[in-house]
Amino acid sequence: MKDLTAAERLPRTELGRLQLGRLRRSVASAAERIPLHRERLRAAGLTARDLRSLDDLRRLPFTTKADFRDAYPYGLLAVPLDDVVRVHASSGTTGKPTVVAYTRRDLQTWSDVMARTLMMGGVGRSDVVQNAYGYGLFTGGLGFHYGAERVGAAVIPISGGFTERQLMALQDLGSTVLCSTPSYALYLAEALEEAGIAAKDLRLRVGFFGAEPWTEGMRAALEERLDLMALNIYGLSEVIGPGVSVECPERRGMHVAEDHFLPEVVDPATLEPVADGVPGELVFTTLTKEALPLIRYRTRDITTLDRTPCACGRTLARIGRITGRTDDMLIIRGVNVYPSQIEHALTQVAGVEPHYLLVVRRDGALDALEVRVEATASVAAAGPDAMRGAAALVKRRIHETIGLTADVTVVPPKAIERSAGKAKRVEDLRPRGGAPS
Ligand code: DLL
Repeated sequence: MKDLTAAERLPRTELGRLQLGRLRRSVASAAERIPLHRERLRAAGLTARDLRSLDDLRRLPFTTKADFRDAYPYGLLAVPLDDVVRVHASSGTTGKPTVVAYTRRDLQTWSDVMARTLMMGGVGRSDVVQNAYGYGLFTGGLGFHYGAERVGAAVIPISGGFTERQLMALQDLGSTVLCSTPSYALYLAEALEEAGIAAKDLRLRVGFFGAEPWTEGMRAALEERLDLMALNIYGLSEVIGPGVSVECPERRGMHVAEDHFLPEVVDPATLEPVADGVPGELVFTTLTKEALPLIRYRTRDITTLDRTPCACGRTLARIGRITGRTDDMLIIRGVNVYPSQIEHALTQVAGVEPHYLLVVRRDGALDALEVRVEATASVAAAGPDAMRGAAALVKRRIHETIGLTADVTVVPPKAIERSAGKAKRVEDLRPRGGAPS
């Protein structure tokens, strides 16, 4: 375990040397094995040998989510499928998901960075980890699972939902660590209160909350109502999943696993790096990934970078809370949703037109999605039953596409306000950043 954490305390010059060596190797291998990177580097007139210092990173071309779509499903892989041992996926911008893959060594790296993540909260052999992130294509469940096993904790792979069972585990199985989205944690806190269970009678000590934006107000609420220390954890499937960065108990930003993932913050308009502390778009270059090496991947998340020393002794840079996105992605109940995905689903249903409005609300602790969509003239003419029938089809299609149950209303033709410019597709009525109301 000591080896695992040594990299967290390397003097920054030493870390820089390690990063540069790994960067050169990773870029060389991506150029050799992945046509997209080979062509982009050739167009930029660059090879891995031109990377003489970490400053040269800014000369490399960017990669975006659209590249995943164009290379769907496996076109960005640097290894043959024979060497892939796991596949996960996250939301794409239309009907197809963003597919990511791991070699055996990638899974090892992922377990290591997740073990480190959990150790930030002091998690070890004597802990019981209630892992309420979703298991499946989402990286949250299995990411935490393997990290928790790696530190020798007892994992309860309970996944999300089934509140009664979550309360049973919290009470009877002695969970000391809770891993979930912050909104689900708040929902559990409310459920505990309703069941008359006092948080101080549970053994919970620390929570790892992430996968969606949240605020300091939410942290205060969770810490008080669940009687634990709430740590913010950030990650994204394309880079590895959770394990990219997490807060230490100082809670002044999330330490990035910089020996594996090289962060930059750029001005989203000019794409030039900004000074530390200035908000901009977070960009990652992977340094050790085998199956899916990424060069300057634009996360679309807005944050700041801080390379000043941390009181915890770790030398790894920290990112601030994610304060927004540079695209229109919504996170609803921890699920990433692009309005274009819903539009795509609507175009698959006869009987409705792609004139629609998405309304997102906070219903207690949880998010609720309402979709209003216009009926075709013939469905509207056929009457209310036909409109309700179309709504049921839309609801099913949306559930198949994004895995969320939406409240669907089919409205008469022309009922959705038209705009002369950009259509307004989304009304997000949630309190900003997920603070409890
Ligand atoms: O959400 C991985 C993850 C799982 C992170 C569990 C933390 C805990 P994706 O589904 O690919 O991966 O979604 C990635 O979620 O680009 C952010 O917009 C958002 N996000 C993730 N963590 C945070 C956070 C996982 N702590 C996208 N604060 C990212 C704000 C977050 N937004």
